[in-house]
Amino acid sequence: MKKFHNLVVLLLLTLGLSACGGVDVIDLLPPDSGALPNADSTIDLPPVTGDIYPSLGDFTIDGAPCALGSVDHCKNCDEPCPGIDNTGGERVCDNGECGFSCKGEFYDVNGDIDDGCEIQDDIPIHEVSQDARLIAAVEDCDDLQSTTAKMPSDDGAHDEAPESRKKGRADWFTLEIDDKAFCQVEAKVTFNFSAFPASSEFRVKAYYLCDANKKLAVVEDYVDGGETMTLQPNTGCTILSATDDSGAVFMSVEKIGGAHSGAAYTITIEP
Ligand SMILES: [Ca+2]
Ligand SMILES: [Ca+2]
Ligand SMILES: [Ca+2]
Repeated sequence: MKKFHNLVVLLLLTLGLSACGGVDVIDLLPPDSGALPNADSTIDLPPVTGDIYPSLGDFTIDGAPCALGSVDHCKNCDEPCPGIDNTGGERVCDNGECGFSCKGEFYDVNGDIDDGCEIQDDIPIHEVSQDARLIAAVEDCDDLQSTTAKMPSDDGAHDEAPESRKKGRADWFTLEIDDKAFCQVEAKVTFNFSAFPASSEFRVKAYYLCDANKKLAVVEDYVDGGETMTLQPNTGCTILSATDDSGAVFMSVEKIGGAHSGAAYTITIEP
């Protein structure tokens, strides 16, 4: 019986070796690896400062040295500042305090830094009359002209002045009107804030600048979000004996206060 058992073992062993394809043990080691450490080898460790156990201010959880003051290691290592870094905004670390800043003309209108500064204002900036955006050059017989623009604002910080923009930036527009015979220069301007929250408030202005560079009286009013406002400045450039009222109507929109919004408003002008 024992003889038969030894025979079976021998047979199985032979089968097993041939199934392995005769693998040589030496093949398992890379040729000339030379990687085996010897007793004299030393392992470089990061320098230990202070206590035997590194403090949070010295290393990340991965053991790498950590320089405090960056957005990923602001007050302590591995305590990244919240928020997202992208085209519109970025996290900041100032003296161990996390913050968030919008770039250029981007605004954190919804107050949520997880989606960064999600609304960009109309660029280039046109917040003074000298930089007014030309809507068109038309004749007084032409149809209604219109344009849209945004008025974003927020409670956050901005990397360019003004750093606080609770009221955003004012917008200026102009429409040139050529006075033709048999038509009248109306310069009737309607501001439409129907897409804005009711708690927001705006001041709108309009005036007419005659071609002879004579500025006529400014008219202005206040309008709430959700509503419209129409202004019609005086366009009488000429004395009664002359009939050319050619010129340009200038219009502005300023936010006075209330909820922030990334919505667009519309200005429609009857030339
Ligand atoms: Ca946001
Ligand atoms: Ca007209
Ligand atoms: Ca704007």
